Amino acid sequence: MIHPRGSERPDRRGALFAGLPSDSCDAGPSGVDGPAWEVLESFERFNQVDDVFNRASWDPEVATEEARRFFASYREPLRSWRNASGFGQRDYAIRNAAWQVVDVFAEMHDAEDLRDGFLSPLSQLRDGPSERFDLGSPEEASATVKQVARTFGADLVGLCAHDERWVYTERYARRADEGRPVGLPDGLTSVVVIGQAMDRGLVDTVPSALSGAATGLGYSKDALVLLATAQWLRNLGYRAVPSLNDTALAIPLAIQAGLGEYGRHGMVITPEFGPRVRFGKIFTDLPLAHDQPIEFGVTRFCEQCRRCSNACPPGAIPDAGPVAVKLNRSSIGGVRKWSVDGEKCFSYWAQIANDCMICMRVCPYNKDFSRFRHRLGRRLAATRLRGMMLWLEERMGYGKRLRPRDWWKGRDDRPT
Ligand code: B12
Repeated sequence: MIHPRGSERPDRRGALFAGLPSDSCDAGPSGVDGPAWEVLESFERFNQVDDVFNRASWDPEVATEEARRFFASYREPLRSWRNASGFGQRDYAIRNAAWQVVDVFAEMHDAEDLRDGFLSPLSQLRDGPSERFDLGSPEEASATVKQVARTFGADLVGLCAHDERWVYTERYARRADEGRPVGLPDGLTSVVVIGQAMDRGLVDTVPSALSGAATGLGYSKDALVLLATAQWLRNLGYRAVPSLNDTALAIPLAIQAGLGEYGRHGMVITPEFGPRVRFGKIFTDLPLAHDQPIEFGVTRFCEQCRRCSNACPPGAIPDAGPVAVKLNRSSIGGVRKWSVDGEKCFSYWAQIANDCMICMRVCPYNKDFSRFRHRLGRRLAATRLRGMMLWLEERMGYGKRLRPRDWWKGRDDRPT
């Protein structure tokens, strides 16, 4: 699916962005109390060694016994299954099977201390010819790139300029337990950002190991689209580096590539799938015309809505407005934004032995936008009627959990 039928994209950025250089990423759309995000003079690039997953390898504060059990649950059967719906053997079985394809890539170059897709780019690629095929003007080339990526299975594709600020200062080498150069070649001027929708039924069963299948499936599908699109660019004689969670921060790139707006829960909310989407990116030197950030009312909506912060079990999501505070060593410095506390978030994952996405489930933008009423709701969310819309949809029971045992029986009592 590319764009669900009838769920046309909202307008490109409007007057609120006027005056910003077209490829600048320095300030988000103005909300009631100021921009949703802002890059400050005190900005510091982030080192991947410090993200909370890697700290679970080297930092005793994060590397708890629960964290060890969490990672082990992806590789080996748990010693005992929890007696809770969604955390049994069949739930872990489907979760780990969904991760299988991307795990094959992740583990392929372990001996060289590379972890394709997570701590280093996807590397299973052939060299291309030295002669370059002419794809026409940058606008024509952009249209062709989008067509090819969608044909390979991308649900969303956006294009932006390469921006060094979002590249990690170092990648983490787990075996050596040290930071190493990211190694992204110079001269890659553009980024193709790919979005992969996550399965809504699975996501809505969270908290459960079953919901983790949506994560694994998203990554496994991403690996296919990223590798195939990058290989196609190489076959045309261009350079292309496909990247999943490694190398650079996906969120600012996805925003700059016009795929969505930044939300209170620290995720990009897309018009097509809300936050229920995973991103990958390809760095390339093919000259491309870039997309512009979009605005469809998310910032102001999130200023009013507290669904995610209220529902987050460890209280990791901010209740207040965007702030420029580095919560701990796992957050980037010098960006004023809504910031999720990664330490708190991950400690809950470790506790339940699965990744959590409750914030994604309860987000009012987690809807099936192929339905007219949800497209209408999305429009209302961008108006003064947003408060009423929020009240209404809460009353109607949107965002509630789909019971894992019902998912297994093919039953679904969620409001449509
Ligand atoms: C590490 C990580 C986490 C960690 C820890 C973050 C940390 N602080 O260490 C934790 C455990 C919190 C986590 C949780 C989740 N994650 Co995560 N995570 C990542 C990962 C791999 C790296 C991000 C990173 O280095 N963060 C460290 C620093 C920079 O974090 P930070 O300062 O808090 O900044 C965060 C945001 O504010 C934003 N950000 C950073 N700089 C800037 C600058 C600007 C201008 C703006 C607007 C935003 C922004 O990105 C950061 C995301 O962690 C990214 C993939 C990637 N390469 O980007 C996925 C990613 C961000 N996660 C994603 C998802 C979906 C989730 C979960 C729902 C889990 C799941 N089941 O998939 C939850 C959601 C929690 C939440 N509400 O944020 C998606 C987001 C998709 C989307 N729609 O936006 C990503 C992009 C993965 C992907 N391939 O799609 N994640």
